[in-house]
Amino acid sequence: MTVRIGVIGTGMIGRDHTRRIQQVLAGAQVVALSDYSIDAARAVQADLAPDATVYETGEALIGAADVDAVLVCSTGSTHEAYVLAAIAAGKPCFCEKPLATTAQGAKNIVDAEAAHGTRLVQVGFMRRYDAGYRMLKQVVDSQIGTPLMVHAAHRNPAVPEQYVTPMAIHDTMIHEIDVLRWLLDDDYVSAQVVFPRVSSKSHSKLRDPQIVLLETAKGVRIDVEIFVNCTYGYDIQCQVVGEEGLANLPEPMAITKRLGAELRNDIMTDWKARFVDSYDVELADFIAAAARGTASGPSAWDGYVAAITSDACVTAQESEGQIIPITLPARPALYN
Ligand code: ISE
Repeated sequence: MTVRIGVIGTGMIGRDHTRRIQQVLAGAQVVALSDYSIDAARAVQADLAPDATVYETGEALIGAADVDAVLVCSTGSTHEAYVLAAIAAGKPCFCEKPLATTAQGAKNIVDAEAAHGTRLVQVGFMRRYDAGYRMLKQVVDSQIGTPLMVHAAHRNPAVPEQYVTPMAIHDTMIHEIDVLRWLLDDDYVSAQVVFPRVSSKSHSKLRDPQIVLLETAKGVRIDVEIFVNCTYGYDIQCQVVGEEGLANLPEPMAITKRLGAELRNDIMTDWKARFVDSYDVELADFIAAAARGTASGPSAWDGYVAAITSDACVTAQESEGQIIPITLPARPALYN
């Protein structure tokens, strides 16, 4: 079966996913496109999906009879309405992060999917599909004993001028929030944020770097350094300390050079390149599940938990060092 996919939002990642479906992955075809800029949708149609229909609205695309499954790649504030419409239409839906911009929005999606009774939503937390994180999880699950601590870092060389302090959570650390829960098979119970000396690359609305301290239900302590103007590269670090050993996320493959009396490895600078392979694997997973009329992988529940945790982290940022409790509602049986 070929899954006929409609893509809402054809900017950067929507265009890239369209290319992936059309040129890299088997089992699916992009048959519909829409974007708030119809010209942008037409450009992707011309370049990548000449047989696709361009729709003026995402709602019309979701309702189209020949669309089996939907990719929501538009701006974050529009996600909730499109995902709810896809659930109402009974169509599998892949939604880029964030699932919704508020915890209440994510809860609305969880409630709608739970009422539908089977999974339809996959959230684009692609790190769970990264080969390095998967290797790390295998080792954490079986070799280093009970995990006790995690030291992680998420560094960007620079960020756009409009990037402000809460975005370090909502836009950047959201990936650690999801992947560390999955890695440890655990949930968070509290968050605290402390600010080291401020980098001179910060500005009045961005305090950088910051350290987020999370505690899990099983008692694991996690520190995540978020440093979005680190200047030297895009650098993702993750070390799990267990009772019997340590495990580190592998570095991305890079040529080691001996050159000019120096031993060198390049460090990536573009976050889009760092997890590029995992996007292929996550979408292949979506297509396989959509062919069966369902969804797998990171769920709406995971998107909801990420939203609740993000909110607590932002409150922690604003409360200057206070420990903010994180309380999760009961998990609907659908997500067990
Ligand atoms: C961006 O949206 C990402 O997803 C990247 O992983 C992150 O490093 C960056 O800070 C975000 O803006």
